[in-house]
Amino acid sequence: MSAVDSQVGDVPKPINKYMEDASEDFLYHFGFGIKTLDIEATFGDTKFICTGGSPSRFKLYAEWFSKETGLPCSENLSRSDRFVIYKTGSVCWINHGMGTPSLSIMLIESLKLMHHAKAKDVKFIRLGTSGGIGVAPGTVVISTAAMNGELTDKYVQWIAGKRVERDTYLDEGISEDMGKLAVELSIPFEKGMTLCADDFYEGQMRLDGYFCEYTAEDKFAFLKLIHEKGVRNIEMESTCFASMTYRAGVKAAIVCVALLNRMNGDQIKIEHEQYVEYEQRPFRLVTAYIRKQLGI
Ligand code: R2B
Ligand code: URA
Repeated sequence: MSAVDSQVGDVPKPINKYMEDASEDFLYHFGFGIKTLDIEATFGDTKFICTGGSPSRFKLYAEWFSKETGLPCSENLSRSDRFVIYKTGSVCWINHGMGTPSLSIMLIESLKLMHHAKAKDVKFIRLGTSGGIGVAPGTVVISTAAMNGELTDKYVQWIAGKRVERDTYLDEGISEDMGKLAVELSIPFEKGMTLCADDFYEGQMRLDGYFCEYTAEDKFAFLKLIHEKGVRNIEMESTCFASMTYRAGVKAAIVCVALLNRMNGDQIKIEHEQYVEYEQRPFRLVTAYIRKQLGI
């Protein structure tokens, strides 16, 4: 039985034996701990953790969700300047910064937060931006799987000087439901694999970085190769997200809008209004999904 089968429905079980009896646990990057906040009272009803890179976008998403549902939006509950945390009813909106190191900190502290809160059946959804591979700008890519820079489906960690590979998994039920909702809402979407790069420039074969030791032909050969393997977008967090949530036994999905089609260029130059419309698309889709799930 997979970790997900055995644990979904329970409070995520920490695999860390040292955490069981700890009398204090300070979530350093959220700026509060079990001694400074009644975590169960504040977060115990959480059913969804929605996350993505930018703090201001996640404040906006929380405000939009509040406006749409009539649920009040909390103040920023984070007491650190690293991440923001907003809560609208049973939905938390927490940004994770850029790249897997930042995301991993946010995910570990969110999982510990849900553990201390005794929250049950919490789903994690990443709403992000990405570079499309053969998809038109504005297309929402619903990830079916995550792929690392070596083009395998593992999340790689370095622990005690050793390379450790972790399995990745995204919930098929959620992506199926999201696909149906995207059709209903007329949101342009594609399902496909997501390549998780460790940087924005060379790791994504851009030609517009400060360094570039490959040719335009190399770039297009790489994009063609990953497209043939089923990749439809590139971002910088998917393997870590799909692995840590799986390991914790919580269901997870990744929904990212493509800001450009990398087959046509590397620079991201979008008018503000267009950008706002694009960033609304994953929000509209995820909001519709959450409202349906929660019956609100
Ligand atoms: C998408 O956009 C960011 C880089 O601009 C990064 O966090 C990502 O995954
Ligand atoms: N985020 C990325 O990581 N790459 C892009 O091309 C766009 C957004």
